[in-house]
Amino acid sequence: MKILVTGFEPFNGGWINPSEQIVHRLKAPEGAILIKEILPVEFGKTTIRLQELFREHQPDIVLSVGQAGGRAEIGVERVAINIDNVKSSNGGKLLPDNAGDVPVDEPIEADGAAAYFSTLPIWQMVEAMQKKGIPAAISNSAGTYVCNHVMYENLYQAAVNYPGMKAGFIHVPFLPEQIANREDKERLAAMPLEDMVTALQAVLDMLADR
Ligand code: PCA
Repeated sequence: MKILVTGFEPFNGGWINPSEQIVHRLKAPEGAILIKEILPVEFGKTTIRLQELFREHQPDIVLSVGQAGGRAEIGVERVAINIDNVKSSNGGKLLPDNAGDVPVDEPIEADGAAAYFSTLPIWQMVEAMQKKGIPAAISNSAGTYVCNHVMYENLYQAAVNYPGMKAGFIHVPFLPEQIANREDKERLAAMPLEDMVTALQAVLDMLADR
């Protein structure tokens, strides 16, 4: 069995991204081959890079990981939607991707479905992490930024070109050092890297074991 795990580079002025650090620390489950990739936080480039990775490795499972700063628990995403949008509905502020791109309500794939559900066992993933004593929950929105884009591309490619490939997405909280010096830290949650690695390793081991 081949598993591709992806993390992301830092974005939005951050200097680290927990997803990158987690992916570096994950180990191949017994009997499985683990391929790791750190993706740029760029709408256009991720699409190209993912297609290259699928062609080269033909993975059975793709698990992408990204940061959802401020969340208190690890979120297993249920669904990806066919929209790239960087505009906040709370004031209209734009969050450009790392290449400066600012799509507003643009479809990701013109011939794609409006949405794709995760094809990984989301409840079992949540439970595998909770069994380790780590807060985890199902999330019903991956947003409309590069994380949703990557989850959508994984599932679109699976639907169109790689019927056997299962794919899903996990969002992780901030690391403590990302909020330590922020004025709004009282209102932000964080989770130690060790816990996030334990949680994600439990998910990978469970997926490989099925
Ligand atoms: N989080 C962003 C993109 C990269 C990342 O780690 C998101 O939630 O879309």
